[in-house]
Amino acid sequence: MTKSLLLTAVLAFAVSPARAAAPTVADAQAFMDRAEKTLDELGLRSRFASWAQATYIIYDTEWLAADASRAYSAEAAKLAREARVYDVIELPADLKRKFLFLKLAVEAPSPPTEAEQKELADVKVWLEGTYSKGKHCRTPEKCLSLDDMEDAFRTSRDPADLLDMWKGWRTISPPMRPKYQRLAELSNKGSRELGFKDTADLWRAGYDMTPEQFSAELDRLWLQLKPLYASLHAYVRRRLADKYGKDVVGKDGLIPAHLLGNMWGQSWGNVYDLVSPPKSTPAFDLTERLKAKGVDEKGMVKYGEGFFTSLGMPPLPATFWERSMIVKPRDREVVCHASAWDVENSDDLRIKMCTRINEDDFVTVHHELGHNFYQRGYKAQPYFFRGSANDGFHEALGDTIALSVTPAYLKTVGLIDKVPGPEGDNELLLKAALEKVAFQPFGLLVDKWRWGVFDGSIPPERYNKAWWDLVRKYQGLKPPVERTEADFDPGAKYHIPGNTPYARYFLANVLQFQFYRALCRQSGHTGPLHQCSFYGNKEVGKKLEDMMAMGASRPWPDALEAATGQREMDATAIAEYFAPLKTWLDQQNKGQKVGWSE
Ligand code: X8Z
Ligand code: ZN
Repeated sequence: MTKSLLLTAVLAFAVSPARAAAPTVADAQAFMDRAEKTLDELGLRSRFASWAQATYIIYDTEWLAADASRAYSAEAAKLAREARVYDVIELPADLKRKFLFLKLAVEAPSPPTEAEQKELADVKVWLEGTYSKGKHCRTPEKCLSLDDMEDAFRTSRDPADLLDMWKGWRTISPPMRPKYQRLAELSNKGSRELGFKDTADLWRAGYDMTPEQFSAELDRLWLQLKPLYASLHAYVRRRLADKYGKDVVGKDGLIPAHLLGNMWGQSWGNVYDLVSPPKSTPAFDLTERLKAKGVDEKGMVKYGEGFFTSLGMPPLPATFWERSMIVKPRDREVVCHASAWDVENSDDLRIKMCTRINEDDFVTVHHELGHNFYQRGYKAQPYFFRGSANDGFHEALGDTIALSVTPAYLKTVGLIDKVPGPEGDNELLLKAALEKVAFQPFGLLVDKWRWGVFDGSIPPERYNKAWWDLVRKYQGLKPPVERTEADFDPGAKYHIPGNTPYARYFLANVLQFQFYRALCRQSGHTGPLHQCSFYGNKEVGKKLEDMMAMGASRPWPDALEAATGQREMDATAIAEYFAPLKTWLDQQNKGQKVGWSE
C-alpha cells in the first residue's frame, strides 16, 4: 500500500468509529466473488430475454428484455457503488482489473433512481426495436426492410433508385432523436455515479490506458492509414464520376454517400465492378459461385465452421444448429443485424443473422463465428474475464480467419475451379481495400460523434450537422441531398440505436492484419502477404486458442504479444498488405486531385 493510500485508509477508519476494521484484500476478494456470482446469474436471465426479444420482437419480449436489462444494470451500478470502499486499499493486479470491469459492466450505466432506471431500459429496447422494424414504404403496399435495401444497394446502379432508398431508410430515425438524447443524459448520470466524467470517459476506460491516451492512439493509427485511404478515395471518386457523370458526383472532391454500394458508405466492395481496372476481367465472383453451387444459408455457416475446425478447434455444438437464427423468419420482426451469443455460457453458442447468399455474408459468417469461438475459448475464466483482451480483439478474430479466404483456399474447398494467376493480384487487393481501407474513417467517426454527444461538445441542436461534419472530414463523403436538424441520420446506423460502441471495429481492422501477418509468418508463408492462407494449420489454431483462453484476464498488450510478438497496435501490417496497391493507385491518380477540403 502506498503512503497516501494508507493515510486515506487510516483516516477513513478513524472518522468512522462504527466500522469494525478497514477492509482487507480478503474482504475485497470475497466481495468480488459475490459480485461475479450475482451478475453472472442476472446476466444469464438478461441474455435469455434479449435473445427472445431479438429473434421475436413483440411487446411482451421487449418488456421482458427491458426488465431483465434494468435488473442487471441496477445491480451492477449498486455493486460498483459498494465497491468504492475498496478504493483505499492496494489490490493485486487481477483483482483490481475486476473492480474496473465491474464499473464498465454496462455500456449505458444505471442512473440513481428507479424511475430513471426503468426509463433508460425502456428507451434502449425501444430504440433497437424501432431500428429493427424500420421500413421504407414506396407505396403503402410496397414496403422495403433494411435487409431488402441492403441487398438492392449491392447491385443497383441507378442513382435515382439508390437515392430513394438512401432517403427512405433515413425516415425511420427522426423519432429516435429525443429518445437518443434521453439515453445520453441518463447514461451520463449513471457514468457520473461511477466516478466518470461522462459516458465518453467510461467507454474509453477499458483499454489499459487513459481515455485521452486512447483517443490519441486512434488518431495515431488513423494517420498511419490516411494516405492509403486518400489514394483509394481519389481513385474511386474519379471512376464513379466516369460512371455517373459530374452532375451526380459533383466537383468538390467529395463522394456522394449513396453511390458506394452500401447504405452507410462504410465499405465499398460492392462497387468493385464499377471501379475495377478497365481492361481487367474479374477472376471470379464469389457471390455468383456460391449461388451456382447451390449453397444455402446453413451451408454458408458450414464453410465458416470448416475453417475453424481445420485449425484443430472442435466443431460447433449440436445446440448451435438447433438454437441459432440463420435465416430471416418470414412471419415476425427480428433484429436482423448480425450477432453471436453464448446465452447460457456453457457452450450455448448461437448466431443470429438474416443470412443472404453473397460474398458480404460469407465474410460476416466468419466474423460471427470468430465471436463464438472466442466465447468458447474463455468460458472457463471467471465472470469479469469472460471477454477479449480489448473489444477490438473480439471483432478481429473472425476477420483474421476471413483474410485467409484466398483464391487458393476457395479452390481447396471446391468453391472455385481454378486459382487465378498473380496478374489478378492487383484486382484482389483493390477489392479488399474497398472493404477494409474504406471502412476505417467510418470506424473512427461513429464514436467521435458519440463521445461528442456524451461530453456535451455536440449538443442536441447540432446532432445531425456534427455527424455530417465528421463524415466529410474523415470519409470525404457528402449527403446526396441536403440534411437538416429535422433529420437524425446517426440513428439510421444500427450501433447508435443499438448502443454498441464502435471504435472496436476500427481497432479490429488494424489488429486483424497484425494477427494475420504474424500467423502467416508462423505458418512459414513467404510470398506476398495477401496470398497467405493458414487453412488447416494446427499450430496457428493453437496460438489463437491460447490467446482466446486468456480472455480479458491480462492487459491487452500481453495478449497481443502472445499472438504476434508485438505489444503495440500497429497499422504497418495493413499498410504492408496493401503496399503494391498503393503504388498502383498513386500511378492511376497522377495529375489528379487527391483529397478534399475537410
Ligand atoms: O456490426 C458488425 C458485426 C456484428 S459485431 C456484423 N460489424 C460492423 C458493422 O456492421 O457496422 C462488422 C463490421 C462493422
Ligand atoms: Zn462483431
